[in-house]
Amino acid sequence: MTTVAQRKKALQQAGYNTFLLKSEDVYIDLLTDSGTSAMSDRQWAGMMLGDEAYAGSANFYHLEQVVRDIYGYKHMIPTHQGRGAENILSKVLIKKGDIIPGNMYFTTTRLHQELAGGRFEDIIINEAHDPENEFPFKGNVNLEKLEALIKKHGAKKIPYVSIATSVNMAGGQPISMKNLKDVRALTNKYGIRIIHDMTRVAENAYFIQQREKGYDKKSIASIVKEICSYTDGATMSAKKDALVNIGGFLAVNDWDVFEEARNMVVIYEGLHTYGGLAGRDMEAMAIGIGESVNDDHIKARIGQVIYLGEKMIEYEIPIVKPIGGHGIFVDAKKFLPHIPQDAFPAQTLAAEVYLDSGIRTMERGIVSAGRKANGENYYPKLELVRFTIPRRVYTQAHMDVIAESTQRVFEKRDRIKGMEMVYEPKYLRFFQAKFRKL
Ligand code: P61
Repeated sequence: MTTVAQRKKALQQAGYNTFLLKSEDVYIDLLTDSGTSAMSDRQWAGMMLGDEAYAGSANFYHLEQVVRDIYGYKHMIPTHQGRGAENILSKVLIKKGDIIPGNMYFTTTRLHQELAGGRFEDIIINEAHDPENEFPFKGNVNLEKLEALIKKHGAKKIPYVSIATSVNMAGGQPISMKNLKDVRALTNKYGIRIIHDMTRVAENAYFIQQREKGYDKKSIASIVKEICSYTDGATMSAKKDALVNIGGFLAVNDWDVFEEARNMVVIYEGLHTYGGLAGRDMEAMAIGIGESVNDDHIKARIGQVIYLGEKMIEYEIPIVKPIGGHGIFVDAKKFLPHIPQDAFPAQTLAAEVYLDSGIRTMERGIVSAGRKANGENYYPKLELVRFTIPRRVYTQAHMDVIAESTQRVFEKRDRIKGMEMVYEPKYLRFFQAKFRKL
């Protein structure tokens, strides 16, 4: 617990960027659900089984088997985390001038596509860009948009379609099985791969189970496996669904792609049987993947997120609807309508929530969107503050404290002023940018 005066000072020192706050100055940490979940007793026991051989660790073979059994992908290369896999995949598959269609951008994913010479094109349905639209599958692809892109550029210019489950930047919104199958049929017609960002695939599976016809009796495990079966490979940040503090992988079915990626991993991550991880990390990941598809776990995890979202709705706080899988996304444009997007409403709101109670959240708006290759700012339609819930960490009482703090800030919203950016790093600026109050 800190005082308002302490938090004011901490915020100033952090340049009003919650990424630059010290953890010890934070009371409830909703910055991210990445690497912040609690490992289980079984995972900790697995840590003691680390086989720290440089080559051919037993934990690697365990992880490889789990990826085959649970997800169905044939070949797996461990990486230190998700972006390590994105780097290798982008370098292997993307050529200069290529187009990568995807169901909404993600910061690191798009940057690696661009650094490899490609250009990202958004093909998500329009509903995803509207916080109030309650369509149940806002992660869906607009098939006409996708086909128009293929016709315009030609299939040769499209190395793969990038499909995320539980679309992060849209608010943790799911793609439906039906839509994914349609994307598979369309890409098959043109001979284009689908690469799956499977970071939160189990959470997506839960929404399919709850909302899609024919899936209410199916297990999360079987839905997850079916999702993966419509894709040709995947990048995984195991720090989310898979309940580890560090880890990730690249998985592919195609031997040629695997061979090239396996060669590349030794340049950037480490030997192909550890990919920048300790043996014990791979063991914890293998066990965590198994836990992530447990029906009771997922129900409790998303149930807690929904509990917080419903509290926020009760307090009339504008949030993205339907409530997503990994957090509550507050609509900063609606919360602070008097602050123009250039004065960073979401960045401002995240700072105000921290000042009120020591709760740390994250900006997901214009700062996160960054700049285009020509230097112009992206102006995303969504200007959000993400209240991300780590798994197996907080209690329902914490959720009450979070909603009450947000309500207090909501009551004084008219008096809140925007900010200007005083330091802007070149890549992924949101991590390290600094601001000043206007
Ligand atoms: C997060 F502010 N996510 O949500 P890595 N794909 C997807 C992710 O959610 C993801 C990665 C790939 C984070 C951490 C983070 O702009 C940010 O293991 C759907 O983090 O390398 C990560 O996986 C990358 C926070 C990343 C950010 C980028 O909090």
